[in-house]
Amino acid sequence: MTQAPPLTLYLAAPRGFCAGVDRAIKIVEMALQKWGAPVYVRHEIVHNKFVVDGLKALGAIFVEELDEVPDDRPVIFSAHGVPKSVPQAAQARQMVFVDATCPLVSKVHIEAERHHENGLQMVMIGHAGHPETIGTMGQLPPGEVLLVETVADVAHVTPRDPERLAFITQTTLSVDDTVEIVAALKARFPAIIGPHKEDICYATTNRQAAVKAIAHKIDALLVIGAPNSSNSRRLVEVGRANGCSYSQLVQRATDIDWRALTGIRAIGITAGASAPEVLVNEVIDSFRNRFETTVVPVETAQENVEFKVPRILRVAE
Ligand code: 0K2
Ligand code: SF4
Repeated sequence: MTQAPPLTLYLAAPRGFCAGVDRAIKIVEMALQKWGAPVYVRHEIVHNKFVVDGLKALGAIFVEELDEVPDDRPVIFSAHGVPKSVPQAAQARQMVFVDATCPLVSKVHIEAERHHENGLQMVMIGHAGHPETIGTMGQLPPGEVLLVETVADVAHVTPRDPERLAFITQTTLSVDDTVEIVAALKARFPAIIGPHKEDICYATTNRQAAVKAIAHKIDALLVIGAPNSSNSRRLVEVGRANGCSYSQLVQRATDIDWRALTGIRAIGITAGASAPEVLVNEVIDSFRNRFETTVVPVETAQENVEFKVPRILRVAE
């Protein structure tokens, strides 16, 4: 029998579930316990098929729009946030609803409202069509939030009054790309006001920093996460931008292209904020089956953030 080739597996930390994802999943589980099945969830609670399938098995029904939910069943709004019109419609139909929007996304919603009350128009740095961007822009009337996705977009922004402008961001952007977009906004609109840096959350920032710490040591990076997970896709880009040209998103071990990994000596593994640790372990085990694997954890920050579930789930009826 030929000996398995040696491999160093750098395991990035922090990785995987953040406090907002943890809370959102807990909200669905607790809602199912409290009200029984079915409980409806508007949009994937977090962008991960494994998580969604697990909750479906417990009796959750996932839909894209509130219209698809019957009046008499509870509905949960996903971690990414919803436009104001959604809870308003639920209220009008006297539905029981629980908002699983991450408190760090809600913080941006509040920031947007505050700027609006102060008479400022806003530029949002975010990805068009992403549910968080739709939700955040939907906190205000149409036209009050202008979207930019890239530095190039900044040149085309046409505000009502360039002197009365603020910016906000999606929470899961690339930290480095956003620095450049903010700089372009400040150069074009010197009076623009905004957060100290941007609104990218601690979890996004920490997972990107951990990838940067291993990117130069590895021949390949695998990011465990879903194709529709913005923060996971950003980790792939961070790997590439920091010198690891083979940087790939995999949903789980069966997605790994082993042929592309022939001859590697060092691999990096991380996971997006919506990817469960069980899938990380599955990937590590699949490397152990093929290589003489030494796992080297690389921890660049410790996280101890926790968010409470909404009160409606904490009190007995
Ligand atoms: O990264 P995304 O915003 O696409 O969302 P998920 O992959 O579901 O991760 C959780 C973050 C949700 C809100 O910030
Ligand atoms: Fe909240 Fe950040 Fe997690 Fe999104 S990635 S759910 S903003 S902690």
